[in-house]
Amino acid sequence: MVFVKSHDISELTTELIGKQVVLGGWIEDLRKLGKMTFITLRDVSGISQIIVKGGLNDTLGEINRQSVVRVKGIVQETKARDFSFEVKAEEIEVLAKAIHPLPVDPIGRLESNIDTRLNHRALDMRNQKTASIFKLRHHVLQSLRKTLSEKKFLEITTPKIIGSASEGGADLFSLDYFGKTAYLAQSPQLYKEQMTIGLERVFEISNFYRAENSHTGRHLTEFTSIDIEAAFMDYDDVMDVLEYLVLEVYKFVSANCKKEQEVIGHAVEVPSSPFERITYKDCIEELKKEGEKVEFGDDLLDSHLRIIGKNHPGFYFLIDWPMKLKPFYIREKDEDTTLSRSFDLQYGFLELSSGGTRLHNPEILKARLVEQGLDPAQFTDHLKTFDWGMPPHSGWGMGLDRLMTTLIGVDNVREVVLYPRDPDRLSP
Ligand code: AMO
Repeated sequence: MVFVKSHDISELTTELIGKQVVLGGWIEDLRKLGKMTFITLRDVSGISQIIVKGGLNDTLGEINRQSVVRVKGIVQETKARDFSFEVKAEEIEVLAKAIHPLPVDPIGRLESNIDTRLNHRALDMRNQKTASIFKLRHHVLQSLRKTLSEKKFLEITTPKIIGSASEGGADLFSLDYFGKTAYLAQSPQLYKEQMTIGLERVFEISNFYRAENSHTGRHLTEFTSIDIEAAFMDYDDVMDVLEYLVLEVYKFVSANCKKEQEVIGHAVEVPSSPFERITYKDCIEELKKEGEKVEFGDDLLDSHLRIIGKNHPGFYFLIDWPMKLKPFYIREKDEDTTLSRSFDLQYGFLELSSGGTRLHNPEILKARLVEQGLDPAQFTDHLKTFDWGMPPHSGWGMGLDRLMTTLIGVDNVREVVLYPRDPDRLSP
């Protein structure tokens, strides 16, 4: 094929000096000096200098930066500071032209605001900082899958088009499904619980949907969730899994993404462990001491979490929430039934994950649904699985996009999501 290349730029080595290679990429910079043209060629792996001499320049013609070229040439040593090698072109072919000016500067010399970048996201991916964020995200996903598999969790994929709500009625997107109403799944909650009856330990990494009209740096209408569910585990067991997983991700990225960290300008530091475990009750006391008017049973507002987050920077668990603040599937504590076997994993003020021990007795589960104003008839398919030998089980869900913001030190999830969806953004 005429457009196939022999090497990525990062694969050029001293052994290749004097040998012919075929490179392909984008013209990042281009300088004409008399009969010579110096091209900085970029591909996904790096940059190389290309020297184009004499008549070959005619092949190039009038060409804009960011056009795509394929170069056949000989690898040689270079005196130029920014490059390890250069390639003396023998053939050069323009495969696709780029317009000038482009809507955003892919080199990042002229900074564009996030909305402009998101409107031209594919081009933004040629900006090395943005590309590094998504290379890092790839490594995060790799690490999550590796660690959970080692912990004997099986990866599953649950449906995203569903017939009834998984997390209660609020924040559901509905759609017409051949004359019936269907919904977009808010979480894999019910399915992952059901899977414990045969697979014991499962995980899923998928997108889920919330019709939340929130305009913050941490809410999207489509977000990626990492979910686990495990039979024969209590909430502190799955908290241990979560803490281990977060630490492994930090270690993996810190060790394997050195170049990306440098380009992003943020060093990934492995957090100290164990993560502090603060009870909801202690949290209320702490807030009262700070002069907040808050009582046991109140949900923690963003302003409260900002205070707690300031006092406890980094990762910590908030545990043992009141039952009335938790979803219908969460189980109570034996010694105090007003409290639940539940937790949130926080990073400062930011909620990263929530989870807990689940109710596995169908009668109690039905009663809880009614207590929370939900109709058990809507959960028939789910409830019947509880009559087939449902083991005690626990799990959690963690927002991948939020976890990513902690790793790269930004406060807007839109930076780490390819094409974010929020109430104001449905395209591109
Ligand atoms: P919860 O609703 O707390 O729990 O969600 C779990 C985690 O998912 C992330 N998240 C979001 N991220 C971005 N935008 C959103 N709109 C958004 N909503 C949630 C957060 C949050 O902590 N089924 C339970 C989990 C479980 O108990 O297993 C659940 O969905 O990081």
